[in-house]
Amino acid sequence: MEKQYKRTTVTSALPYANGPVHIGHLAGVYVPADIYVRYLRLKGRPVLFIGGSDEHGVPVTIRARKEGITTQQVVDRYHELIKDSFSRFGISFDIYSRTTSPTHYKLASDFFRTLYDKGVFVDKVTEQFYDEQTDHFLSDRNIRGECPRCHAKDAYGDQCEACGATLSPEELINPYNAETGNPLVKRATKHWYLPLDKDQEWLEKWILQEHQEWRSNVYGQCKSWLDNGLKPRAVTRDLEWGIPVPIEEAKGKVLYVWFDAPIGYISNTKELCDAHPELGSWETWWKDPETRLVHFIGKDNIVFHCIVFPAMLKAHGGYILPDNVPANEFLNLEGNKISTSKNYAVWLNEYLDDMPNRQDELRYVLTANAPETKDNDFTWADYQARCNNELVAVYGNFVNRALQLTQKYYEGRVPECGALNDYDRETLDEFRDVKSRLETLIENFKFREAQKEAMNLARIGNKYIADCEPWKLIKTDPERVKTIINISLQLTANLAIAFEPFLPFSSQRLRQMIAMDTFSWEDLGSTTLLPSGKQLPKPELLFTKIEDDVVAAQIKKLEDTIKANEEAAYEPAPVKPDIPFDDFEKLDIRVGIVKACEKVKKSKKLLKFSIDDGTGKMRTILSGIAQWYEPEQLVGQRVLFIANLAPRQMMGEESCGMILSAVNWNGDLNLTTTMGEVKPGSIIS
Ligand code: B3M
Ligand code: ZN
Repeated sequence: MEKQYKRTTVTSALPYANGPVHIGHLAGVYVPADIYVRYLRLKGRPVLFIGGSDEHGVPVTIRARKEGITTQQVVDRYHELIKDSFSRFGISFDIYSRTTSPTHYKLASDFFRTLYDKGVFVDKVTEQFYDEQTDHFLSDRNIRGECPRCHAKDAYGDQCEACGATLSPEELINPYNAETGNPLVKRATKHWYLPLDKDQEWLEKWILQEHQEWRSNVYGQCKSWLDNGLKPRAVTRDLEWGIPVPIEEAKGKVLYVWFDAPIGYISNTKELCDAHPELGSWETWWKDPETRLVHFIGKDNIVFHCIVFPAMLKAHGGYILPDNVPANEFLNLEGNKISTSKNYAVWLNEYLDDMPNRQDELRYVLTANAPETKDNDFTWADYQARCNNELVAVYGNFVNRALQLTQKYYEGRVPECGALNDYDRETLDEFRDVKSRLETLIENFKFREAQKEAMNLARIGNKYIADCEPWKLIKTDPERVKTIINISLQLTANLAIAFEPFLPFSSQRLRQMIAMDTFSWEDLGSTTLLPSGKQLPKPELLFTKIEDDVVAAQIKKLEDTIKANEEAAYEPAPVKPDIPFDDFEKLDIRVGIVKACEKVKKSKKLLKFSIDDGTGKMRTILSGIAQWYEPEQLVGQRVLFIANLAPRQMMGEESCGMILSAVNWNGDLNLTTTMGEVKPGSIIS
C-alpha cells in the first residue's frame, strides 16, 4: 500500500550561475518538475516548489576569468538571467533564490558544524598540486601537462584530447597551471571527508530494496555505485570562492560545492517560509515524515542526490529522505551534444526573444520528446512538425471549430444540451477515462505519456465534430446541432484543465476564450463546465503555424556556431622538416594568365584551365577547385603554377602542372595570384 503524504516538497537542481540556461535544462529538469507541481496544486495538494542558482564551484570562477570580471559579477549576472528565463517560461517556483544568500551561508555552515561536532568526518592529509607563484592549489581541470602516452604537451588533468587517454593529474609529465603556465609542485593539504563507506549498508537496503520503483536509469546508476563500493569523499576544498569551512583549523578552505548546493534546497525553503508564515515552518517541509520529498535532476546529478545528500541528511539527523528522484537522461541538439562552453545550445533567453509568445510550443515539444528513459534529440524540424501537426492541426483546430461554430450559430452563447445519443455517450465515456490515466501517469513521473493522453482528448474532440458534421445538420436538425456544440464546448473546457500542467499559457488563454474563471482538476471529465446561455467572447487562434523561414534561421544559427568553433579550434599544420636550398631550386613556379576555363565532364571537383604560360602555346592544367569558383570568374586572372611537374592523366585529360591555392582552415580553396600585372611566364623566386 502506497504511503499517503500530507504535503510534498519538490526541488529542482540548482543550475550553476555560470551561463544562461538552455533547452536541455528545461527538458531534463524544470518542465517536468513544473508539470508535477502544477498538477499537485490543481489537485489541491500542499506543495512547495523550490529552486535557485548554484553560485559556488569551479565553473563560475572559470567563467569569471574568461570574461575578465569578478566571480560575484558572474553570479549576479547569470542568476538574474536564469531567474528571468524560468519565470518567462512559466516555471512556477515558490522561490528561486541563490546559494550566496545569507540564509544559505548560515545554514550550510551550521550543517557542516553539526556533522563535525558529531564526529562524522574523517580528516586526511594528501599531496595536491600547488602553484607556488600564485599560492594556489589547483583543481583537476586547471592542471595540464605532457601526456604520458602520446606526449602531447597540453593534456588535461583528467584526459588527453590528443589520444583520448583517461588520466589522473599525477600521471602528467611536467604538470603546469593551465591558466598561468606556471610549473606545479606537490604540497600536503588537509581535508575533511564524508566516510560514505560507512553508509554502504543502509543505502543498499534503502535504495536497492525499498526503492525498486525508482526509474530504472536512477536505480541502475545507484546500484552500480553501490556494487563498486562507496568511498570517502572530501567535502572541503582549497579555493577562495565558496562558503568558508567553519572550523579554525580549516582557515582559507571552503566547503565543496556539492556539499553546500543541496543544502541550498533547505535554505531556500527556509527563506520562503520565514517570509510567508502561512506556509508553516520550513522544518515541517524537511523533517516531518508526512512530507514527501522529490528531487528533479539530470542524470549527471544522480549520485549526489541518491547517495551523498541522503548520507549527509542521515548523518545530521532529523531530516526526511527523498521519496523519489526522477532523473532524466540528456537532450541532444540536432545530433550533437549541447555544450555551454562551446556555446552550442538553444538558450532560453534567446528563444524567448526569437520566438515571442511561444513558450508553450517549446514546453510541448520538450515534453513530447522528453529524455525520460534514454537520451533524446531536439531538432528544429521536429519542433516545427509537432507544433504544426499537433498543436495547430489537432488541439488548436478542435477548439477553433467549436468556438467558431458557437459564434456562427448562436452568437457566442453556449447552446443547450438536448438528449444524448449513443455516439455522444461513447465519446463522453472515452473522455472520462482520460482523467485517471493522466493521474496515474503524472504520479509516476511519465510526463511524456501523460501529455499524449491530454492531446488524445483533443483528438477525440476533433473526431467527434468531424463525425457529427454539424455544418450539414444545421439545416435539417438544428436541435441536434445544439447538443453537438454543447458537448464540443464542454470538451474544450476539459482541455483547458487537462493541459494546464503542461501548457499553462495556452490553457489560460483558452479559459479566457470560454470565460471560465474557476476550475479544478476534479472537474476533469465533467460535462457541465459551461452552463448553457453563457456568453463567450470572440475567439482567437490558440496556436499559429511555425513557418519554414523561422526554423531555417534557427538551424543556421547552430551551423554558424559549429563553424565558429571549428575556426577557433583550427591550428595550422606543423611545418615540414627543413630542405636544402637546392631542393627548392628544383621547383619551377611561374605566373600564367587564364585564357579559358571550363568544367570537366563527370567531375564535381575539377576545372580545366587553358593558360598563357609565356611560351606562345597554351598549357592545360586541371585543378580541383570547381567547388569554390565559377569558371567564368577565373578567365583573365593571373595564377601561380608549378611549371615543371611531370604531366599527369586526370579524368582522361593530361594536366601539365599545378595551380597553387591556399587551403583555408575549413578546407576551402583560395586561388593565389600576383599583386601587380606581371607578364605570363615570369618566374617566382
Ligand atoms: N549545479 C550541477 C548542474 O548544474 C549542479 C546541481 C546542483 S543541485 C544541488 O548540473
Ligand atoms: Zn595523449
